[in-house]
Amino acid sequence: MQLEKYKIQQHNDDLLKIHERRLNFAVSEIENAEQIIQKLIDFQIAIPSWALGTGGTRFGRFSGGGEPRVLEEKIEDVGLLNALNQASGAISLHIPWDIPKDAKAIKALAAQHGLKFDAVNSNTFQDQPDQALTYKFGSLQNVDKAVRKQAIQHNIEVIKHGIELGSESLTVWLSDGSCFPGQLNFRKAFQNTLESLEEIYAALPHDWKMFVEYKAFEPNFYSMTVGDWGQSLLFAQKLGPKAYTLVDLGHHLPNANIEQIVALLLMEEKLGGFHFNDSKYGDDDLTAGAMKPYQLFLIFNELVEGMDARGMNHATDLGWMIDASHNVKDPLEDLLQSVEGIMVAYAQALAVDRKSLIEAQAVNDVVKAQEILQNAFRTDVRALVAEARLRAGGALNPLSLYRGLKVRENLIAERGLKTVATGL
Ligand code: LRH
Ligand code: MN
Repeated sequence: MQLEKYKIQQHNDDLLKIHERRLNFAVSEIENAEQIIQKLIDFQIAIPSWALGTGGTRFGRFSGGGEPRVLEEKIEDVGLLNALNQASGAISLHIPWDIPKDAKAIKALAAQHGLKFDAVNSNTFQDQPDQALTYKFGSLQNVDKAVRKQAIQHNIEVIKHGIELGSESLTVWLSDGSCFPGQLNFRKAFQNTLESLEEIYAALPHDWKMFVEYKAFEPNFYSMTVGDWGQSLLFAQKLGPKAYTLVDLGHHLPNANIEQIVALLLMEEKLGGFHFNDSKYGDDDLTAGAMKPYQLFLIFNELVEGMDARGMNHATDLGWMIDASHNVKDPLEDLLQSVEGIMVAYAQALAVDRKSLIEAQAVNDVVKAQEILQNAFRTDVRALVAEARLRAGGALNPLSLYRGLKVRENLIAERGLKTVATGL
């Protein structure tokens, strides 16, 4: 479904008066409002190709209808999101769920929708119908060299697909691990995985990055071979300068201090990027900022501090991606909310009075330091995020325009109620 520019214009015209009143107030309250708006305009968040349909659990899946059936329709849906919020200018593919049959045509279609290809993701956590050897007991860690070889070959094929599409990074998430004590020799599993990753690393083009994504548990429930930030960092350091860690917010044990992990990985120049989502219990893959918005703000507070300390470009030097699954919400509405939650957290972090915070920390003024952070968190920056969209040609209120235009109803009319998108 194509979104005509005049419909966005009409929507913005109706909301302009209210928006300008809110913007004037925000600008009067936030010293560096103009810089923040510029940074927000540049900030693009990649949409996962595997989160455009309804997700589910082992207990059930309740499809909402109108789901994209093929990669072309997934690109159209991300194109629609980007037309609405001008902040979703990239799509991250998962192979083999989204193998481009004609990479040239797919690349051209994405360009028509103003989209780039972010990291490509390999998949050695499922057995494909035509696969010779099973990954039941792991892939790159597997005690059987032939299984490791098969998994290495798959990752090299994923890199080839990425090169054809103009992607510049590979995300490797391994479900490898064990479910019971005694099942695995941890040292051999680590070494098998490292040797396997070294072969994949050797196949990376010179300007590519490899993101090693860690996860504390699921689908293995005793050990994961890349189970936390320390193990991911160990792999990234041993592999070389093109290897980095990837932080999926849902992949931590309860109450982990993710903002501290982010600060240290950034300091070590080994933070590659993010899979944004939120969770209350496990890897719930819920809407970013829906459960723990203060944690998301604190993570961006460390990102802004750490990136500025190294003179990094906020928009391009790290991989900004969403990784979510939608069991009860319309996938596109959920993704619009996630992008909004991330942009708000980033804007709040940019509004932190850094000079005063450094002064308060220097004299252990704990109360003042908290006041400075919570003042930024309690500052309503939504008008700045909306203004960034408006200047970039997007909608002032993407969600209300999405509903106003009855997008889901149109997609169901076009695609049917029973269509199922590949992915989780
Ligand atoms: C694993 C994960 C990984 C993806 C998958 C879809 O939980 O976060 O990033 O490959 O979800
Ligand atoms: Mn992830």
